[in-house]
Amino acid sequence: MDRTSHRRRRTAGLIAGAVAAVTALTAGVLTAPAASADATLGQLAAAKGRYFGSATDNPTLSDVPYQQILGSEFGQITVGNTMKWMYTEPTQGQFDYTQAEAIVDRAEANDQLVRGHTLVWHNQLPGWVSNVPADRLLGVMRDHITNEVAHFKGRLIHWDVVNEAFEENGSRRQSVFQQKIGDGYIAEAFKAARAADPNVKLYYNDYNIEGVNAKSDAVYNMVKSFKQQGVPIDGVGLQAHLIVGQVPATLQQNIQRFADLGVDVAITELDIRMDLPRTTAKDTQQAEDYGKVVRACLAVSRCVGMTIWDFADHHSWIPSVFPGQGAALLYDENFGKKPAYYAVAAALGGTSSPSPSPSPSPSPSPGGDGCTASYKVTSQWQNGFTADVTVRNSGTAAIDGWTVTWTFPDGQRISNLWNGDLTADGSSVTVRNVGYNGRLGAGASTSFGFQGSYTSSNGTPTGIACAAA
Ligand code: G2I
Repeated sequence: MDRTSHRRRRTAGLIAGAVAAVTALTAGVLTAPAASADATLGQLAAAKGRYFGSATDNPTLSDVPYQQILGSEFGQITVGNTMKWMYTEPTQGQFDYTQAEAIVDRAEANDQLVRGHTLVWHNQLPGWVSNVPADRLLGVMRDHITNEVAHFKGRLIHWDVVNEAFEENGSRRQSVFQQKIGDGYIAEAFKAARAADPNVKLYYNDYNIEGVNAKSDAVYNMVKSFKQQGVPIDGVGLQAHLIVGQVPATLQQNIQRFADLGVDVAITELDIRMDLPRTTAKDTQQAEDYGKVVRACLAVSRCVGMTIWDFADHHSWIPSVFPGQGAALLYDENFGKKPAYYAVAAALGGTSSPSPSPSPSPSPSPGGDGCTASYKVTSQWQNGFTADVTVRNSGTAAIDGWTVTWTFPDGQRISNLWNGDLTADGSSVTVRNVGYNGRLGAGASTSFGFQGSYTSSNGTPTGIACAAA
């Protein structure tokens, strides 16, 4: 009880309102100057009166490198799974918050804000809920909300009260709640949440409502009528599970129209997926897209914060649901910061480019074996870089394959290579053609690329050579 009341006192200033919460965080946590080169995304956002956070899930609690980044880089945490109904009330009337608490405790120890996700959703629902008779489901839904919201009272800034209740065409999703309780279930859910905690901000959360479209129109109309009827809603969460190159052009306009209804807006589950493998071009487009989303939020004062749906690509939900797609987040699977990370930092007012700057000059290998290789760093950021190698048939006859070799001078390592077949032995690198790019006519060229890491410097490789087959 002491622990809880201490938390309540400590977070009292934080839950007064989302913007106020961020201001309090800014005052309490920011020690570095807002735009210093090594300010975290959380600090940069806080300096703009916003939060920048990440979702996380329980299996990562014991992953030390992961937790170091999660605990330091972000100002806000969303519990990615274990606040959902199947975890918190697996059997009717038996509530279990152990797993959710483990994440919330850690976030509080790190002075991070926490969003609650989610109370009423058709997914990750224990089987028993579907068997509740129609005339009892409203009561069951209220009990669930009341218990969970009361349990976390004073510790969260937002609750996603109802999640994904609409179809793409703007009609209501035919969930068990919709079918058995009817249209009124959403308003009833918000009322029950407000009664259980008058301070936490109550959000409706959905995907594909980032731009102006039939689905976001339906949510807009619902929020408008809730405001007219006095149903307690404080915010709309735009999940923002986006695709590279497809940030909706109406994103800012859409955020603004919700804000104009008198609710806050949050970007709640941001990720921007691509068809694998990554390439420099896709990474560049993704970085631009992340920047667009951050700028759209910052442009609307009621857009209170942004959350990415976990931060490193190997912890993303995307590859298991969209086979062949992924690389949607800000860090790669080795926890290297991707170009998208720097784009977010820049959009939040931090340094706009990684340092040191990319080496500009290509270094051609000596010819003589029928082919040459030119090595060029295409982008570089702290501890990471991408490079392209152009292979050219310098002879007078076609070749049927090639092998490029070099030695890294500074202990660089390749994490991900495309359009070639890599063999690396410490600093020695060998890349052979793959099936589709081995044959080169006289004078013709092809290229492969990779992403790598370095520690202190990223010197040009020595002994770059190309041998034709
Ligand atoms: O689907 C992406 C998100 C869309 N909006 C609502 C979010 O709550 C949702 O999150 C995802 C989680 O990131 C996944 O981790 O929700 C999924 C369920 O729809 C979660 O996936 C589940 C898997 O389906 C289970 O097999 C797995 O046991 O995650 C569970 C825990 O890892």
